[in-house]
Amino acid sequence: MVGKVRLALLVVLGVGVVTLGAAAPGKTTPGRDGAPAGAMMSGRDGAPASAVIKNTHGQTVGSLQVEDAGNGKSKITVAVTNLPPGFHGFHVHAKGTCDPQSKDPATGSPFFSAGGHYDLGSHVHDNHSGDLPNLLVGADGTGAASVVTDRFRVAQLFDSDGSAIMIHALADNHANIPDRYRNEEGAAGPDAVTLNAGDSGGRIACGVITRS
Ligand SMILES: [Cu+2]
Repeated sequence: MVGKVRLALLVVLGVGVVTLGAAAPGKTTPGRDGAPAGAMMSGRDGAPASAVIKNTHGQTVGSLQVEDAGNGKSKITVAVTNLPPGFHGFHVHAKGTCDPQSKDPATGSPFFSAGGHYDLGSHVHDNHSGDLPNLLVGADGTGAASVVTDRFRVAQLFDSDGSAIMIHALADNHANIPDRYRNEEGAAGPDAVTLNAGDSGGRIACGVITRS
């Protein structure tokens, strides 16, 4: 991203190569990743991460890259194949373990081993830190997306138990429940089930996030 911006600036300005080159922060600026001190990993804060996404049969159905986008943001790029057409809930989950035999005792969904949605405790607008826009898969079973989030830094994904990327069977409503609906307590807004996973259904594909 920095490279593209610099290239664009160079094209527009024509001159000033030396100045821009010197001013560009690059990857060596201390603290550029912006992660809190407690989440810092030794010397590799700006390093990218990736994941191979597999379905419940262990077949590879996609890949994911996570990279430092500067200003405390992370850029997520994903490409998938052989998935059911439509919108799918797409989240970073709390644990870097993708076991298709690990079933949620409540719903029977596989990949229970990956835990709930990755969250740094922010719960911005009833969402988790690891919540991402729904992934659109076309009629041919392929999909691709790229998104920038300011809700976590790459280094923060590598806590003690790691993290994983998850694709769900159904779309995530992101807790966007109009006031005309009521939860079990009779109050307007999303109930606990919706807040947990956005009613995005069972888990269909998972990828452990690792250092690239
Ligand atoms: Cu999820």
